[in-house]
Parts: sequence; structure tokens; C-alpha cells
Amino acid sequence: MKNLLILVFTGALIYGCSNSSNPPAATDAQNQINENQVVFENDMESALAGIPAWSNEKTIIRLSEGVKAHSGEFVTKVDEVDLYSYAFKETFENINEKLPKNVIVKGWFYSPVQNPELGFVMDINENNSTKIWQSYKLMEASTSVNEWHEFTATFAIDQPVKPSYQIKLFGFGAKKTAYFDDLKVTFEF
Ligand SMILES: [Ca+2]
Repeated sequence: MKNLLILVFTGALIYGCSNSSNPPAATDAQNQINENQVVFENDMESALAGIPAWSNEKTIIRLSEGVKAHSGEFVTKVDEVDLYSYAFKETFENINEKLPKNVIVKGWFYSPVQNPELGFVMDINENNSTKIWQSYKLMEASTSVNEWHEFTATFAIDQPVKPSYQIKLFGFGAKKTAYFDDLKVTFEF
């Protein structure tokens, strides 16, 4: 009985420890706000565990020195090797029964350099053949470097799409380093 108690206690400790270093996926929620809105949020903290509808985990990094993450410790990074960030990637039929009219991406970016090509992209494709492609420019000449900036990219889906089409949403750095954190994707129907 004593052994069993120790075992149970150790188990609780291990569970407690792993739980504190890897917070539960509460912030990776998909929320059906109402019949006209579905929201996906991701703060990158649990991204390495693999979250449905998100991909490109190799760009998720833990920031330890210098730049601080906007939330927690984890962000997604683009650079000369990884041109595209961690991405939301899903087919329309897996998001809702209806097809979206608008997609709104809110998030935060951080760039150590002026980068006029830094953008957030919506790519809608059929079997990897692009049907709609839009990029939202993130930096103006007056945008400060080495600081987190909030952005809101609104993409109108103004051409016919099919339920089987896939949508990808990601940051693009044109081979320069930048970080993204705390993405919130809202589909409006
Ligand atoms: Ca984070």
C-alpha cells in the first residue's frame, strides 16, 4: 500500500511538472462564435505538440535571449531558410458548412530590419493549384524595427470557391528575419 501511494504521488508530480512546462492547449481553441463566425487562435506555446489545422512546425522557436516572445516563450520565425511562417491550413469543408466571405487575421509581428516585403498571405488553392492569392503588407517606411506591432489583415473572398478548396494563411519574410506570435484567424460567413 505504501509503495502504491508513492507511485501515485510520483505520478502526480510528473504530471504536475510536465503540465507546468507545457501549458494545456486552451489558447489553441477553435471557437464557433455564432453561425456566421468561426475563430481559431494560436499563441504558439503548444504548437510543437501538433495542432490540427496548423502546419510548418519547424519554424516554431523558443526565444531565450534578446527578442522576447509577444506571449509566453514561443513564436514562429521566418528567415533566409524559412521564407514562410507557421501556417493555418485547412479545407473550407472542415471549417464550416458554409463558405466564408471574409477572413480576418489578427496577430503580432516583430522585425529587426526594415522589410517592405514583409507580409501576411492568404493562399486559396485546389490541389495545390492557387486560385486566389492575396498579400497584406505589414511594414511601412515609418514602422519601427525591434518592436512588436499588432496587425489586422482583412481578406475578402470575392471569387467563387468550393468546399474542397484549401486555405493557407502565413507570414512571408522575403528571406529576411521576422517573428510572428498570437495569431487569431476569424472566418466570416
Ligand atoms: Ca507565444
